[in-house]
Amino acid sequence: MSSKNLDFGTFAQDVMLGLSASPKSLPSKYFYNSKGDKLFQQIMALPEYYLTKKEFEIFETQYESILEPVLNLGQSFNLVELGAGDGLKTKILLKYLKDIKADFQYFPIDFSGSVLQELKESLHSDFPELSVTCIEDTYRGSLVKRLWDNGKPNLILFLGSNLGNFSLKEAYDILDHLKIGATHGDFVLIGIDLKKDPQTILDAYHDSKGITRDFNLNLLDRINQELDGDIDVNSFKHWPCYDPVSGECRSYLVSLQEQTINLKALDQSFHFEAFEPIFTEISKKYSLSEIDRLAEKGGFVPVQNFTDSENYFADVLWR
Ligand code: AVJ
Repeated sequence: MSSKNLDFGTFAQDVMLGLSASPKSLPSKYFYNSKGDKLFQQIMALPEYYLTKKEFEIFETQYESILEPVLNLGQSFNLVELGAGDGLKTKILLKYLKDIKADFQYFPIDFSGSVLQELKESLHSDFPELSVTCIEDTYRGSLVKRLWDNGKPNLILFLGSNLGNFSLKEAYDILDHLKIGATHGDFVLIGIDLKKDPQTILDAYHDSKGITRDFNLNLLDRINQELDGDIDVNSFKHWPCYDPVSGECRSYLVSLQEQTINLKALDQSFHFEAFEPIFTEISKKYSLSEIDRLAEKGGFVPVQNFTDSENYFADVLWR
């Protein structure tokens, strides 16, 4: 690889690394360009994709209990949200905090600039008085910089099963990052998808309308657009599979034929054997006892678990 190629930026580098590796992989954070953001909005509205609905139910029915511990501190605080997205669930908290005239600032963080821009506009119209500071960054990047740190305690939200995008090992690394700055008696609220009937889980990643398929294939579209690629996206098959032991739902793009793809911007081609997969995403599920172990080994003290009526999803509050 010539040094010129290293200058293309992180997406180019990660694609280069991922497609050169064996087995091939691509980081799931690159799903979220403007087309991917729209597809994810459609995924959240799918009947099969229970995660968003269940977490919304938890917020709608238990927002007072969720906020009680941080409000009991009796002082001004920061509400920090990693991977804020459309903020739909958080708006339930914001509405309540506004109604009780709580003193706080909101720091939504997202890797997608287009998502943040939309969030900013919708917050401005729904909560004109609210102090909002948007941060465009990755989870780790934002946790290292901690731009929200003004000496006040924080309630850090990490919702939507976003932690599920990491393997167990990586999840502990994220928790380490969370802990480093948690020096003001901070709370974290983590949304975690629970282990359940494997069919229910698989269906959520293999919806009947094929939106999740398009979402996965959008990675290849994005490579074509941004790295001047010639990939025939229809020569790849969306293949999610769920392992009930690890709780990992893993998504792949499987090349249906032997082929070579060319990425002009990288001045590189990549060969695929017939049925060679690209690993694109992990969506890990936990049991409640695994979550307790996660807290303990991660150095957090569980405060309270909030679950929906069917025990599909949990929002766990730790300190
Ligand atoms: C946004 C990471 C929580 O893993 O369930 C949805 C993304 N991928 N359908 C998830 C996703 C396929 C989602 N997270």
